[in-house]
Amino acid sequence: MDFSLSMEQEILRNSVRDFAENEIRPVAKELDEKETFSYETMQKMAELGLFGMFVSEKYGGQGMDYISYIIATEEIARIDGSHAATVAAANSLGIGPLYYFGSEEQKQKYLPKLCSGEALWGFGLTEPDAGSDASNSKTTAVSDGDQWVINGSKIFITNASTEITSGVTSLCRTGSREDGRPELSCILIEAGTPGFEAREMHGKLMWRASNTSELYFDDCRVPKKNMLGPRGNGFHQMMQTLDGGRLSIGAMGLGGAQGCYDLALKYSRERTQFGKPISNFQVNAFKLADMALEIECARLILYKACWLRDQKKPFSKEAAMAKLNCSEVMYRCANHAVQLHGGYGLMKEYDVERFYRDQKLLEIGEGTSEVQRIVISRLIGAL
Ligand code: COS
Repeated sequence: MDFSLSMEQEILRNSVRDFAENEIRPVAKELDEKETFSYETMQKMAELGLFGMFVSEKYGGQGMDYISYIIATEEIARIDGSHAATVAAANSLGIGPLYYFGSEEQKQKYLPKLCSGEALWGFGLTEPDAGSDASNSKTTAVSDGDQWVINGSKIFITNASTEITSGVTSLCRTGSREDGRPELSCILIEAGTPGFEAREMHGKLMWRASNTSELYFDDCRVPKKNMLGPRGNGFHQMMQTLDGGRLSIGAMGLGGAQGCYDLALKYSRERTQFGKPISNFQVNAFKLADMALEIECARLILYKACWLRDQKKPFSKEAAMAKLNCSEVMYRCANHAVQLHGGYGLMKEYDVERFYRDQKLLEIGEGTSEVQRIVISRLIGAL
């Protein structure tokens, strides 16, 4: 058994950590406050090679393993959830389905610009009435000659209404299966197609500097060749994509927890009350010890799940476990971090306030904690 990372992975971690400290930390607070997506940092993240990380170089990707992508996401999340969300959604959900299931023509057409960060792509699964019950998708795609005519809407879609978004993958009902259940297929819809509108959503508690949208399809016509993979495979494709996506949400939980811990340890050693640093009170030292322990355990399970994926072994159960655990570890770490900062932790001036808000998404997005428990329960044969 070897727990060490390769030299390339260590170099990647250090360079992304330096980048996040120097380029993201100085702007994160203001972007969060203004609820603004930054094209400037997006461009810098692209220059660093944070898009298309696990995609073959043939399509303009970095050709790295999945664990490298997860380490990079973790390091961005250590500083800011919004920027990590942009990276994670772009790689796992935007690029992922096109890379895994796209035809050669679709990959050649879309991937190079997504991998260079010139363009972003959305993942249209969630609908107003289909959240956890994701297969209850109401958006329809009706065949008409050599086109699909799409009607319906999607909600809470990341990266789907930026100026550089070039399209979305949308789950649509394309008919009925023999067993009477809806036939669900994924269709690629390019930005600018008549009848397709993406509206930016505002007023979020968290990830305020990432882009979130509602999508509307009103007799939106796309060519038949825009189907992703075989007709009727849409739900499987989305679920498989989410297995990988859940690892990146795990990375956001792990990185966020690490960020909370780093800030809390530093502050607790500097802050003096009753004549000594507050870290010297056992009640506080134990909080920090618990955080260190939980982060260590969370990292092990997340990296193990990534290792399974890189080895092409089944990893759905471990991905659900890692996502569930890392997001709940961050919940406890953010709570401790704010508590250790006392009154200052309640102020926007201190980063822990943002971490505390950003954490909540991790227990909801890409499958709630309850859904992860369903997935695990089924995969261990309990449900
Ligand atoms: N990979 C590939 N296929 C999968 C899969 C996976 N990980 N998980 C399930 N499937 C397939 C099943 O094999 C089944 O196939 P058939 O219909 O051909 O038999 C199909 O998908 C339906 O599976 P299941 O019956 O388990 O679906 P349920 O409706 O019971 O839903 C949950 C299962 C709740 C786990 C699923 O709907 C889910 O993950 N919901 C949350 C969605 C989510 O994460 N949304 C967040 C989006 S933010 S990007």
